[in-house]
Amino acid sequence: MDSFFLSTPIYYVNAKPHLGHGYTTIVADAQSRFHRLAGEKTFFLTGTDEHGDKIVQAAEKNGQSPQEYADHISGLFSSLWPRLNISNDYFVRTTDPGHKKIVQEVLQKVYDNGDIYFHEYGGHYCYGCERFYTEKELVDGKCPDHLTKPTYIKEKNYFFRMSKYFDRLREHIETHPEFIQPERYRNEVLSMLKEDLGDLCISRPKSRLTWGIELPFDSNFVTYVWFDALLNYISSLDYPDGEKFALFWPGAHHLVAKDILKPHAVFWPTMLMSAGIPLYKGLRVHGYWTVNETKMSKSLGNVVEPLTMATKYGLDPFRYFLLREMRFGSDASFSEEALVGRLNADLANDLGNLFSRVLSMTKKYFGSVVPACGELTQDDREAIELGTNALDNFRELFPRFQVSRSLDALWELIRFLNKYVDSQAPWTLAKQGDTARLQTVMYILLEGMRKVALHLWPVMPTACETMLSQLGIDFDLQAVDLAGESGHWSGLVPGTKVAAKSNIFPRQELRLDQEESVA
Ligand code: ME8
Repeated sequence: MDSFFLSTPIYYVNAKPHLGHGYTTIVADAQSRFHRLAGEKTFFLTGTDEHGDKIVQAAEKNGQSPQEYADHISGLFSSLWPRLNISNDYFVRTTDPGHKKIVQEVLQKVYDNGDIYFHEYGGHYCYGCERFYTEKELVDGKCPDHLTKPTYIKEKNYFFRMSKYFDRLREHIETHPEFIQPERYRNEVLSMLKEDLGDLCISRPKSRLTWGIELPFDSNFVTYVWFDALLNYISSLDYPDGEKFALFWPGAHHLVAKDILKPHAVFWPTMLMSAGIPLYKGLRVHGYWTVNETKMSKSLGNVVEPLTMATKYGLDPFRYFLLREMRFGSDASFSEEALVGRLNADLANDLGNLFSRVLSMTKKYFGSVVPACGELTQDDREAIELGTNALDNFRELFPRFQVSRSLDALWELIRFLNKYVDSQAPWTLAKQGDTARLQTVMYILLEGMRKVALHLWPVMPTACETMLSQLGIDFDLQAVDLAGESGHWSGLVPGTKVAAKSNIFPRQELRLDQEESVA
């Protein structure tokens, strides 16, 4: 059996979660659920990144110790996820003693390999990004992400000799197109590697920062945040000897937004090379949610709270909107108008309407019992072929993180089924007394709805379980044979009792008045 491991970034605990964090974690949840549905052993990891200057600064502002503050904000993340139906297998905190131990072990290993050296360095440091910027990277003298002026810092620190591995990394990226996707980010990393990126500063003197993990080879220093944070991906799997590491690391995928492309595409693989650990399999990179053309971020104070949206418009519709609206890799702009527009068009009109019409006709003509499918006409065969192709496309695109496009494919089927209702006109067949034909048409529709609800489960788990139960099916993950769905249009058992009616996605009104936080 294949195994699949997917991580989100571990989020900084300097402010509470917003839509950007919600989006990444929902994408990861949907991917993990898809792989579980496909019968793979899956491990889905998220967590919080708790060390570094900006956590200390945020804690001070709040009148708390860094640990108290980290506990508080980390708790906001870990308690938010179940409310968004996030099915992570583990929640890691970089202040966990187990994580700290592994960070020290790996640091020692890299040090023993001769890949860490001591050196004086001066540079433009952005506290928001927790990293130094070169003159060239700054825009108008400011950090391009936080739009703030960095601080010039000069001090002696430890450096990781990552430049030693650049040729190997470039070759790996060139020979493994799936390593970094979408393609534009793969190209971006290849061009980064053409420049002189230098080595990576990995420490802070304790005189300046104590809130970090002590270097095992010099107790006057703590690790620089990235060396600490990135190792969460293997400390959570009980590296080096844990069963989880053996099982899941070969199928490891990381999901991030483009802000942290470089740490994941350059720092992390070179760290792995130096420590003698096989590289992860894939890095998947998405764009930004923006509000009025500006990146949504806690430091810019223009955030949307995911729980507020989920509470107003329903969790599953909200998840659907995020996954459908953003083309993976590109930026997308968030507005409640767009959210409501899409929910009404796709969910109320297309999907909700299909369930409502077909179930009420099944009640009217067959007492809410699934009829048997008879002989197929040319129209039916075409419908089944279109449906099979749409679902094959869906299953092909979804695990490649092309979720929005996979949903386009699924909606082709949903819209087609609505048209098929109109073209086959069950009401006319009933009037004509053509029961055999009526049975077949209704069966094709009901089975199509079953397939739609099953495939859509990773995106809208609760709504899909309801839709399946309306079709008389108790959702059972273990019993699903997703790959097998391609070969038949006969999953629904004739004689099954279905619901008399369905109003799963009622029309939504824009509710701009309810702005209060529910977090
Ligand atoms: O970078 N649109 O943590 P972080 C889309 N601790 N996604 C967004 C977003 C937006 N406007 N804003 C944030 C860190 N995100 C480090 C990571 S990993 C070893 C350490 C999401 O709290 C997106 O996933 O700043 C982005 O990469 C992440 O939050 C950054 O989270």
